[in-house]
Order: sequence, then structure tokens, then C-alpha cells
Amino acid sequence: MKSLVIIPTYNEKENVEKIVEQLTCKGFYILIIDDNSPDGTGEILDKLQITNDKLQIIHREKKLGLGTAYIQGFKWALDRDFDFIFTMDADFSHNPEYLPEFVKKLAEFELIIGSRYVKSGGVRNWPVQRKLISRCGNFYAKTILQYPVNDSTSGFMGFRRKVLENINLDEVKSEGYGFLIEMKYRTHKLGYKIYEYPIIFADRTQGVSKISKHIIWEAIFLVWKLKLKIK
Ligand SMILES: Nc1nc2c(ncn2[C@@H]2O[C@H](COP(=O)(O)OP(=O)(O)OP(=O)(O)O)[C@@H](O)[C@H]2O)c(=O)[nH]1
Ligand SMILES: [Mg+2]
Repeated sequence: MKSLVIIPTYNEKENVEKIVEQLTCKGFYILIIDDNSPDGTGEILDKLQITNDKLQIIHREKKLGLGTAYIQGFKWALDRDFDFIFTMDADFSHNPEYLPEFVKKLAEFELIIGSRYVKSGGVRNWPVQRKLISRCGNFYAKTILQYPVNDSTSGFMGFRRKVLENINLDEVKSEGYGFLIEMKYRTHKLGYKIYEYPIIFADRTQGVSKISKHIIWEAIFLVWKLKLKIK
């Protein structure tokens, strides 16, 4: 089974080298989609690529958002012979140590979600306010969408290829948290088996956050849009 990990990056110069190294050691192929990070992340990646034939980089012109980065990455993966396609952040909030466990679970399930909100999962080092927003947001999404996923906004996922082949990727237009919810909801609606693997999510220690209030509002409206659009 051939596995690809897709990582979007924007200003992650402190993290990229280490994450690429750890994933390479574990035998994963890596696709990084960098949005012309002003901090030089793209240049660091270009250097790493010279000696790493498992690393591919897509350089985009400017900051175009997480959603479009992943959609481009999924299409790239489907044009090649990858069986399992993973999504994760560059900032070590998603511990690469979980990936081999996700791979095992993909034998039985079609989507694995690294989940903070199942038994044994959790969040380390987040301020109370952020914990509350995340908890409430996920409860909101689960309630409105009436589907069995506890951590809709997790960006740590593993898909079997056929799931991505059967989702119409051109229809997925949402960004940020909305995008993460939409991918899970569409997977569920297609009848695929989903497993939430408990993870401890660690707050980033390097680099700065890119989330914005706008992204949270978008997700709140998107949940209703999805519910009404996807039957
Ligand atoms: N290519 C690309 N990557 C992005 C963009 N926005 C965020 N990212 C990357 O997406 C991943 C998740 O973004 P984060 O900033 O960690 O978002 P978060 O985890 O919600 O917030 P913090 O961990 O608090 O920073 C990271 O690898 C970012 O570098 C973007 O517009 N384009
Ligand atoms: Mg992060």
C-alpha cells in the first residue's frame, strides 16, 4: 500500500524540515503545498527535495487557503497510484507517530479521523477560550448535521483512495474549518465507514497561528448549507 501525506504550509520555516524528516523515516511519500510563504519555507523545502525523492512540493503564487490547497493535493494524489491519502498540519499539533496506527485502521475503515473528542483523546496546552470554541463548534456541527463524528474540525485524516475518487472535489468550495467539516460530512453521506482514532492534539510550539474570525463564521454558515445541499 502506497501512502501519501499532504501538508499545506504557510510560514512554517521552524517546522518543515523536522516534519519531512520524521515522515520520510516512517516511509511515507510527502506532498507539501506552500503558498509562497514570506518566511522562506518554500526555499527550505526546495533544498530538502534535492536529497529526498519521497518529497514533492507544489509552490503556489500566494496565500490561497487550506481548502484549495488540499483539493489540489487530492487531485495530485489521484493522478498517481496512492492507496491511502493523509492530511495533516506542519506544526506538530498532529503527531506523526499516530500515522502507522491510521494505516492499520484503514484496512477496515474508509476514513480515519485523528480525534480529540473521543475517549482517550484530548488537547494539550490550549487556552480555555480556544478549547471552548472548538468543543462548542464540534457539538454544533454534529447536532445540526446529525452525523456520528465528534471531531469535525480535525485536520488530521486518512482517506482510502476510493473516497476521494467518489467525492466531487470540484464541488468542495469551503475553506478552513468549513472544508474539514465538509470532507467528513460528504464521506459520511456516501456511506463510507469512519473511525475516530483518539489523539492528543498539542498546541503549536513554533511559528504563528493563521486562523481568523472570518473562518469561524464561514464554518457556522457552511454547516447549514451542507445540511440543505447534500441529502
Ligand atoms: N498552503 C497553505 N497552507 C496554510 C494556509 N493557512 C494555513 N496553512 C497551513 O495549514 C496548517 C494548519 O494551519 P494552522 O495555522 O496550524 O491552523 P490551526 O492549527 O487552526 O491554528 P494554530 O495551530 O493555532 O496555528 C499549517 O500547516 C499551516 O501552515 C494557506 O492559506 N495556505
Ligand atoms: Mg496548527
